[in-house]
Amino acid sequence: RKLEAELWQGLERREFTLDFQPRYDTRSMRVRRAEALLRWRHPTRGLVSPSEFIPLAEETGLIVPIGEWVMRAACAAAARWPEIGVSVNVSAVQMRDDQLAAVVADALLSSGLEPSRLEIEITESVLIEDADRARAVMLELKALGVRLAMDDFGTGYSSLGYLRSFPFDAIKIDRRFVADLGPRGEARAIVQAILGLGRALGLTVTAEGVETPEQLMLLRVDSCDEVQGFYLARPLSEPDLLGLLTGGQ
Ligand code: G
Ligand code: G
Ligand code: MN
Ligand code: NA
Repeated sequence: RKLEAELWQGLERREFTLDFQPRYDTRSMRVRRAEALLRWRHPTRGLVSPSEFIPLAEETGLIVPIGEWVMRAACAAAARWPEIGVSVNVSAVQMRDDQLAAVVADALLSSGLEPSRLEIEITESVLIEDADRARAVMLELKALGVRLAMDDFGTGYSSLGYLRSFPFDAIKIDRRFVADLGPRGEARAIVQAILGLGRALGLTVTAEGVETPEQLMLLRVDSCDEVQGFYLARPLSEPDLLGLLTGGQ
């Protein structure tokens, strides 16, 4: 297919870039890390969103070389930053690649990035598809010293006990709960329950998709650890991120 060939070409021709979305410590409102988000600058189609090409990249296996590029580029970028960490999304297909931990190890080594400054975001669906395999890969990654976060938490079927059987350091509350957040109502009860669960398991909890001051206020009142979303900062180019960091945030 045409798009598939173009994806290959895109990789060879260096058409991919990363944007970085700041994630803030809720108490100090300082940037703690940034999530790397893949962007494809297609020569004729313009900027293509990952939601348009990642499904195809997963289907064709192209996500493996693309993901390797992302891992290397994200680690190289973060090694240039003062203190803050980077978070990288890894899809289900990448989690099944037995070279994943080796790629991460090499990206860390060649960039010189401290492993603890790298976080890997894994979606809940990965755990359901092949739990034993996922657990084994996660243990390999943990052995390198990186942090593991469960992305889009609350959209799958993980129970408390199930979550505990994987070596996660953090969970990200899915943006659908944050979007519905109000002083009363179900969404806040769900968010509070996730925060309680996170606290009980010693996990850092991030709320993603924060779009309004009201949502931020409620997350602060409920002591959510970290916040990320358009209200705070959009995904930025690396120079813009560095500008934000040095401009006193
Ligand atoms: O940045 P945006 O909202 O367009 O991202 C859409 C989707 O693509 C999100 O689910 C996000 O997790 C995913 N995504 C963004 N960058 C990467 C990446 O580098 N690797 C993988 N596997 N997924 C990514
Ligand atoms: O699936 P994942 O959580 O990795 O998706 C990351 C995507 O979420 C990025 O593409 C980013 O552009 C998008 N995103 C980041 N902040 C917000 C926000 O406040 N609202 C919405 N709707 N999307 C956001
Ligand atoms: Mn993510
Ligand atoms: Na997410």
